[in-house]
Amino acid sequence: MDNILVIGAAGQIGSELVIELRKAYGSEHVFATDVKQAPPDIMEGGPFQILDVMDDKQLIHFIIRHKINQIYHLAAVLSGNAEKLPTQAWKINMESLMNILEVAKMVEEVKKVFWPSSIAVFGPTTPRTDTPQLTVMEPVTVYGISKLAGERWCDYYFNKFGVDVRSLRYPGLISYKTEAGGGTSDYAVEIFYQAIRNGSYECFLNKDTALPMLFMPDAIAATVKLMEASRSDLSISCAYNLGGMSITPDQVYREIRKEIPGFNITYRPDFRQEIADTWPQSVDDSLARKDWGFKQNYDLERMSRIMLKEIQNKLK
Ligand code: AKB
Repeated sequence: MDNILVIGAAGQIGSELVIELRKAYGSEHVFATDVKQAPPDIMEGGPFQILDVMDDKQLIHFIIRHKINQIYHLAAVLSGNAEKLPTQAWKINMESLMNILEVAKMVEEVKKVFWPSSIAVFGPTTPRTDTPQLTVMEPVTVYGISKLAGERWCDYYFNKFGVDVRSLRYPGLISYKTEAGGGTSDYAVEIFYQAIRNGSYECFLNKDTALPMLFMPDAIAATVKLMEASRSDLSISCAYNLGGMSITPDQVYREIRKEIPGFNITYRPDFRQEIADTWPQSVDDSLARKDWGFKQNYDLERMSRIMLKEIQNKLK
């Protein structure tokens, strides 16, 4: 059984991915790490350690000591926060990835790496609907630039050194377990929490801003499926487009109103509107479907019902 390291286990993706990986690989084989404490089920359900991916020496010692075979590197500064601290975000996003790629190149036991890319790799010159896998890519955000550069580095390490890195261009991810932080698509998480907490929400994007979104269980299933696919089935060596559903704040609002009729929304777009305006509204993910069988199980209606129920339980 492979030993797996998850970096960023306290985050939105990590806190759910660790649980699924522990089910599949056995708790003792999945090492959850982060620079901060993680939710109790992550810290108590298997090995957990504070680890800073920016510290390359600590990283390599950890990987050798625990005989790690697969790495999921999920730590990143997201789009909104990256615009506030551009050079720090660039440093964190790029240096952490380079540390992982170097360690995977040096340590023979490391067989596979997962690193998340994003729809932020696209920019205002990209076709905005049904965005193709291969198209114009001129991102104008720090986060998008770091993700595009990261994709190129992953491709380089695969072709030059045979490092088996796999990646997905995640759309906005919607989840209830860990509240998202610092992203442009995060309104789609905040809106559910605020609907339950306050019965009202002030949205930082305009009502008709369409973005591709995916419910977390679909994103986790896609991630694990990609990592378990045979390399020979993967026709590209960089990141796969992942689309999910294309939804607007107004559509999410209307869905919530079905369950909470008094829910009220106002719109006050901030700097994140400009970011969203450069991203795709929908993405063509047919290659992911064809190569390794990506499947989306949750639509807006089904997802919203689960979000409201789970957040209600959580906040009780
Ligand atoms: C963000 O909004 O920054 C992220 C993303 C789409 O990569 N959720």
